[in-house]
Amino acid sequence: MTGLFITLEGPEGAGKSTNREYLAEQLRAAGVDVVLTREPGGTPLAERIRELLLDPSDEKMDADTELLLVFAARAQHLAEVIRPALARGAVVLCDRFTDATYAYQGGGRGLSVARIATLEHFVQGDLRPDLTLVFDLPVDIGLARATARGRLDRFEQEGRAFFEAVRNAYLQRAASQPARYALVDASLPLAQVQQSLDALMPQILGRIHG
Ligand code: T5A
Repeated sequence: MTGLFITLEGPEGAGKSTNREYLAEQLRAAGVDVVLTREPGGTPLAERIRELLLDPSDEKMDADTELLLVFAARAQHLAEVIRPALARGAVVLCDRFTDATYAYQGGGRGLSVARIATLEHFVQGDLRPDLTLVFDLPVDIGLARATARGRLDRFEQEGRAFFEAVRNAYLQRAASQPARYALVDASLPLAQVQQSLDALMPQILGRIHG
């Protein structure tokens, strides 16, 4: 038995956390066994790595250190949560995964795609998400939402060019593999974003039961 691996992606403040709860509710109402999780994090050890990644620090983190920490957390998360859940046939709904690495460490930090792909293969083998929802919105709107929430984490303190590069990397990945990605206009009011998710439900349920 193999489950379905769905990831939610997008720039800062796109509404992934808000909408993952909504999607999980819809799927559970349809009788689906859902495991809701996030990256970086998802296990106690991986959450500790998340703190290292997100906490602002006086010591500048080297881009390779950041990349390796992201994949170290992912290895733990895969071993403890994602692979066991998929093996029992559950739907894993994960807030960010390796597309975020291509977007932030690749697009944002400028690390090469080949370097990231090497670690992706090392840590994940052949495992890739079955479906990725990309919550897309202009950088200014996302940053305004994130800023309104208060204290900014280490990534949120980056400049506008960084987030433009992150957004472009997501859009390029979605355009290069349209079968795996669904773009959601996250700039719309929440009720309309959730209508877009409702419209995707038949496709998602079709993949679960198909
Ligand atoms: N990271 C992660 C990497 O660099 N590499 C990696 O490989 C991985 C996995 C943390 C950081 O880690 C980096 C990327 C990130 O910078 P995170 O905490 O998941 O990852 O990311 P954030 O983007 O910081 O999470 P946010 O909470 O900021 O964004 P969300 O989850 O997209 O947004 P959400 O749902 O919290 O909403 C933000 C605010 O907007 C409001 C919400 O109520 C909330 O106040 N909102 C809306 N307002 C108006 N209209 C809508 N449609 C709205 N939707 C939400």
